[in-house]
Amino acid sequence: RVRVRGLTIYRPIIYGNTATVLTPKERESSSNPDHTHRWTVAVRSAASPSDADQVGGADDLSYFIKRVAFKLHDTYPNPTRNIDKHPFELTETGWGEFEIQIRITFIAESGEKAITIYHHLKLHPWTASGEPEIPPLEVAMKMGPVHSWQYDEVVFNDPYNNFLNILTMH
Ligand code: SLL
Repeated sequence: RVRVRGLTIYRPIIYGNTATVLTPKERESSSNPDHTHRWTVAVRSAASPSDADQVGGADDLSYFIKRVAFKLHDTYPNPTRNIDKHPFELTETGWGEFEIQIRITFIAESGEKAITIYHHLKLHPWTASGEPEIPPLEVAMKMGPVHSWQYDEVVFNDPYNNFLNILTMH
C-alpha cells in the first residue's frame, strides 16, 4: 500500500452529550440513590443532511472507526468503556459533571494513530440570568433535556490509497 502524498481528506463528526433529570421513581429503582441524571455521550457523523437519512445508516461511522473508548471519572466502576460498533455512544447515570476522554481508533487499513478528544459532560442547564448557578432539580426537570455538542473534523493527511478508497467509496 502507498500513501497518496499531498492529499488531505476529512470526515465531519459531532461529539457531546444529552442529559435528563431522573424522575423520583427512577431514582428509587436506581442502584445508586445519589444519582440524579441519565446521560448519553456519543460520537456521531455530522455528514447526514437529515434524520431520515440517518435511519438508513448514513450516520454509521464504523466504515472508518473501529473503536470509541470513553474514559469516565474514576468514581465510575470500570471507567474506560469501549464501544466497538455503531452507534458509538454510552448511556450512564450519575450526579456530577466531569471531563470525558474520548479516544477514537480507526480501522486497521487506515494505518492511522488513534486520536483523543475531550468533552465536558454537561448535566445542568444554563439559568435565564446566565449565572453559573445550578438550578434546583425540579426547575431543571421542567427545562427539559440538556444538550452539549461540538462539531469537529477528523483529518487524514497523506492517506494510504486503500484507506482513501474506503473513505471515498462509502
Ligand atoms: C465533582 N469533579 O466533584 C466532579 C466529579 C463525578 C461524578 C464528578 C458517578 C459516581 C458513582 C458520578 O456521577 N461521578 O457512580 O459513584 O463534582
